[in-house]
Amino acid sequence: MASEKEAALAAAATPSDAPTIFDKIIKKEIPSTIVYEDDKVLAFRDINPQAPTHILIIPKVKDGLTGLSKAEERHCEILGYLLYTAKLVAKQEGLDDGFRIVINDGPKGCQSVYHIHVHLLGGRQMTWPAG
Ligand code: D5M
Repeated sequence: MASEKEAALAAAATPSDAPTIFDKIIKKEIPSTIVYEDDKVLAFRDINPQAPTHILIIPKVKDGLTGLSKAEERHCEILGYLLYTAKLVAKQEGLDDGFRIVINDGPKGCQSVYHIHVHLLGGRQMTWPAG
């Protein structure tokens, strides 16, 4: 499998508002392990986990929000809801001693899928600084 950096560089070469693999996950066209779903968001296990618990939380409607750097004022509600959902899922996963939230943005942020997503990582001791 390509490294995260290679995947990010490859993704950056494609039109950033194009449909992504996450659209197929939302439409249940490809399998995923969904851990939470409501009318606004979907949370599912990352296919390439970087921690014992590694879940992605995404909006069901992208609305131009390919990444955090594209956020407009109209996105404030969904951005807050993504973080609130991360907290709900962390509780559901039993991450009572702490967890980490990550939003990668753009090639230098190692973003590889251009549909905004919050990474929820937990189940091990995190280190700092992040790589
Ligand atoms: O994170 C994108 C993440 O998306 C990366 O950690 C792998 C994950 N991914 C890619 N395809 C899938 C499928 N099909 N299921 C579950 N997880 C997936 P980024 O921050 O953009 O690098």
